Amino acid sequence: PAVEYGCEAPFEVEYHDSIASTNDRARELAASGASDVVVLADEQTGGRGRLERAWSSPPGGVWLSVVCRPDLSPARATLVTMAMSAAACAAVRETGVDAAIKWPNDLLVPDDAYARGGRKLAGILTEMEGEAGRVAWVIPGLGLNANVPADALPDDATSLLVELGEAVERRVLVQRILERFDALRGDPEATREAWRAHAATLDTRVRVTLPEETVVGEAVDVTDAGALVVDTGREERVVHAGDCEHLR
Ligand code: BTX
Repeated sequence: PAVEYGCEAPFEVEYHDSIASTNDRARELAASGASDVVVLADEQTGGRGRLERAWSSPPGGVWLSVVCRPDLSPARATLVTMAMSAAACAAVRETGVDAAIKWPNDLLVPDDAYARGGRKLAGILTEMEGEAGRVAWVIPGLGLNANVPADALPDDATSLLVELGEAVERRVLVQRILERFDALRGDPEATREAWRAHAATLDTRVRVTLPEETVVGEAVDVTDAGALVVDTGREERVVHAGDCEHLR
């Protein structure tokens, strides 16, 4: 492999120098019955974001997907995404970069010059399949701009390399992310606490764009289904999905 990754967390790691999408490969593995497998790539040629958006994945990043089979109802599968974002955020902070989670699950490096609250360092795409009211499998896919140079990043994005001025050891970073993720994933209360501790969105004025309306107010909490609680001044709205901007 172009990069050696080691991992002592209880995951088997399948490594690719280049692959279309680690989530696609993880879905194949899930369909054939695999569990606790990590697909990790140096480069993706067809990386996907949410809502069929493209995710730019040049060499040097951390592009990984985990096949999990938690004992959860589909409505609470968001806990897995929250565990991954909290784990990634904690590991990033250990490199010295002051990242925070923007609801639902982006990692941002705060930057006052950006109306949306900061520059995007990472994103998570979670896919799942339910079966008889339970989760059959869930795949959190993490895209983290680790050693990606500025000229390979989209506008409004940043990387650990850009922030630190030097490359990080991806092997260590991945191991820390997976160990934390493993510790959090079976524990809803710890997951929510860790998410809250790393959240940029709480106690912030936000504008959340929903398909039919826009909700503006103070973000006051996150539920353990991952929904954002927004105090509009007149009522508390529980928002399940949408694009969120931080307002000043
Ligand atoms: P998202 O839909 O929230 O964000 C996608 C948007 O982010 C794009 O439309 C673009 O504006 C911006 N963007 C694209 N690439 C980058 C980048 N490298 N850094 C910062 N901003 C970017 C977020 O989706 C979820 C992304 C998950 C990616 C992982 S990588 C491993 C796994 N495999 C896979 O195909 N997807 C996931």
